[in-house]
Amino acid sequence: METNIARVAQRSYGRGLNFMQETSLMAANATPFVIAHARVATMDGAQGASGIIEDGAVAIADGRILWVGASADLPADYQQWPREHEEGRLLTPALIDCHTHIVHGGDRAREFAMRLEGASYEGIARAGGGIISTVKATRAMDDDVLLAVSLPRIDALLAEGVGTIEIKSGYGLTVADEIKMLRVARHVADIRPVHIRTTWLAAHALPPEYAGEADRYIDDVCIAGLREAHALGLVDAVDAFCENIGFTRDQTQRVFEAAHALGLPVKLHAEQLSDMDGAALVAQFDGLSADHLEYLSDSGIKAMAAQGTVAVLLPGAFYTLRETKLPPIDKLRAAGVPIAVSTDNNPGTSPLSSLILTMNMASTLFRLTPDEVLAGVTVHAAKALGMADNGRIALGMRADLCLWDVDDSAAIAYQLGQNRLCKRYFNGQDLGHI
Ligand code: DI6
Ligand code: FE
Repeated sequence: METNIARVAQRSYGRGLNFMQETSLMAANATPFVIAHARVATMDGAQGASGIIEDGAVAIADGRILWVGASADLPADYQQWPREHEEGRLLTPALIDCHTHIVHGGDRAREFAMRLEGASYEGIARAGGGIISTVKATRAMDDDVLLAVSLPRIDALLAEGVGTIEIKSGYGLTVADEIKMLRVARHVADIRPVHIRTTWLAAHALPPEYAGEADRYIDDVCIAGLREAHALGLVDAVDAFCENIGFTRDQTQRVFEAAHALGLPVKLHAEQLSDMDGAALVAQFDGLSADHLEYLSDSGIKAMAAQGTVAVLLPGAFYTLRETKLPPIDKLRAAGVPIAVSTDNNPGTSPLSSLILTMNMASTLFRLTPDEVLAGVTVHAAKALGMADNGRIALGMRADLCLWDVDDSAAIAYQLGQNRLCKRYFNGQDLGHI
């Protein structure tokens, strides 16, 4: 087992070095340039519409977008800049995976097999398996090993054009181990071309040492640890698992109050397995997003619409749990709630390291249109992370872009197992052909 971990570590670090050279190269060379004759999906249309510019051009300098419009209208100032002719390929913002638990130890293949034999996810969790088994594996790893076992999953996302990943804690469940998870998550951005947003999710599961004392766990670990992690500068947002196998609405509210006192935004795993009225709670705290939402009520939708809370849909968990109750998508649409789509990468309910496959699932399982799905992994995912300068191709935005060898955005996720990405740009640097 240990040799196995060492081998994974070796392999991942080997690849890490290549990326490190790439990133230092990026920092050294910031020549302005123009991408021309692309089909530009600005994602700047009304309500997340793709806002396509046929034969469009984008001027980029210092990691930002300086100009976007029709190639024929390229201002004289940019005419002399190096120009990439893209022959009508589709240019989109880099993809954003706005809900993951991608830093974790171990796997749950055995549990997968048990579920195939009829065991339920809740039953396994109540019997001490599930999340807690991942907690044991994650606690046992130091920073280096935890990073090494997480990198292959992260690299799989990057290879599909992901430029921003949200990573949650939640498998440490002690102050030190939760902080370790976020420290490792943040370190990913030092060795890979990706923006990382970290989320404090100590209120994910009750560790056995606090059995029967959930309120004390909330105080000692979720709240005290949050203050400590925040003081270390490791927290971008705060989340909780508000569920009958997780934490109550009152406990969630106490965590949210502590987050607000620190000026941190909140989000919530809400209405995944039952209706706990969590979406309304997160909306009440002016939260960024409510995530999962299979059991979302009409009043929850109303509260989210009123506050502009993003609905983050996670079809990988729906699929893995063989859920049959769909999130109320038509009602979310009708209420004008922005919809994001994410992998929920985690070892139990969504062992899924492909955002492109997730996009396909969002269409096939949830019947989102290809335009809605593209908005879900760009502009709306950025909103779910509170990132105002990400997820669109517009003046002043970060120049994180993807070039796809497709005529139609529907073709990005239509063929299962195909990756039509042909180029990535990160912080205004061309990372080259894939
Ligand atoms: N909801 C989920 O689907 C994951 N966490 C959560 O709050 C499951 C996490 C796991 O089973 O390890
Ligand atoms: Fe999750």
